[in-house]
Amino acid sequence: MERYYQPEIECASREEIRALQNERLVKQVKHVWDNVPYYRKKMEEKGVTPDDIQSIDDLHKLPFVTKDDLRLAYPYGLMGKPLKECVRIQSTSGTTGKRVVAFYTQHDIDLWEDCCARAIVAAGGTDEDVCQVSYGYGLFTGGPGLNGGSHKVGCLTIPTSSGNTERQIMFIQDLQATILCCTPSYAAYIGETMKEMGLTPDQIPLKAGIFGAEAWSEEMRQDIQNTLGIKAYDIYGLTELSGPGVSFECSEQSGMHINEDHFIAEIIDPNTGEVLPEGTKGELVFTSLTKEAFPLLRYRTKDICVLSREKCSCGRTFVKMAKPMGRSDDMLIIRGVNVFPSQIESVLINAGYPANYQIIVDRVKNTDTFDVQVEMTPEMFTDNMGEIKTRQRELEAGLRSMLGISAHVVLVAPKTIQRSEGKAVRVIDKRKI
Ligand code: DLL
Repeated sequence: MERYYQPEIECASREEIRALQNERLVKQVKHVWDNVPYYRKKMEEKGVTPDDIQSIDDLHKLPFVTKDDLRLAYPYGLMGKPLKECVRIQSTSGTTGKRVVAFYTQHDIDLWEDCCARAIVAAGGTDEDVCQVSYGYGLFTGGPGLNGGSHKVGCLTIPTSSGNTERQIMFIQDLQATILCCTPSYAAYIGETMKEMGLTPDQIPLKAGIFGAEAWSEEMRQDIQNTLGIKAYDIYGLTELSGPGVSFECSEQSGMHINEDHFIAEIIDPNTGEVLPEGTKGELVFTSLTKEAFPLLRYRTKDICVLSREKCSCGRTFVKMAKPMGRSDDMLIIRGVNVFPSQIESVLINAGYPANYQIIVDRVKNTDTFDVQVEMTPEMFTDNMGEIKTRQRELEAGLRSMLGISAHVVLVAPKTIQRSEGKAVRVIDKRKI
């Protein structure tokens, strides 16, 4: 039987959710107008005042907030509460040099942890469970968010953070962890290490995993489920909006329910900014309805996905978002063709390879080169060059049919590609001068 953390809202009627969103949006716009001069100026430039926003039908009138705004307003320019009322900051890893610092009041933390608790309960978690949180702790939101959610559910929480993989496995076994929270690439690495230690899925007490923070394919889900003998649930979120738990998967495992009492989702055309009809693929934009310290209206995530309001068998009524294919800024344009690493991952796993790969793009004489290094499993590993060449050609054909352009595949020995304990880095783009 499906269980919920806050059934009164998770299963509310669409009319109730809409009424709540209308009410909260009006209040939130007023809060931002009164307290965030940076955004108020943007509204004034667009000729909008809080009076123009009476319901979510008026949302499109508001200006967007982008990563550039966050950079310009860094660090305090988008705050909606005095620092004195804030109790925490979290921050993104800043891999692209654009560090985001988000602020939280105690109320913000409470609501964020509720969202994570919803995700844990949707994955079958109860106060009987032992929840191992192997996301990084610290500035990254993964560890603190799931840790808080796990406490709220009443699970026995093991805050291992990421790293030290053999110790992770020791705790899973010795403390009988039933739920594992980490990035999908780290889950795959933990699974691989267990296998090497001679452990089979039935010797591992885990029953569910809550994996997110990076794009991962359906094929990778199957792979992790088989290796660990669990059900693997997706979870999505971003630091700008709190962290994990903006949306989460239920027993149907077919997309993530967005916590619509806290966030309104829109899909826009990334080029024109125009709002697209439901069911169309585009860039996700979120408006936070309840955040006090760092309230973002119409924040452009750069994540590409689709929303669906089809009735879900789990009983939740929140809109669902499909797995994001990746960020629009992770999308590679190679010889004019759009390529997402997750598409490459699907081809590799379908062909029996592990999700250990690296994409190297360069430009030689004005033409893009596109190399994919793929690790062989120990079973495939051979020094028979003919066999390796045949395998490489097979993969190249698979990639060409998925992507529409040709890649050069290089098979490498097992364990050559660096494993990830957090977000995996799949792409080396040498074209940027
Ligand atoms: O990754 C928050 C998080 C932690 C989510 C733990 C889930 C679990 P950031 O570091 O700010 O926050 O990165 C946010 O990661 O815009 C997406 O591009 C990507 N992302 C997050 N979850 C998923 C997911 C955390 N389930 C950025 N699938 C987002 C695909 C995801 N991409």
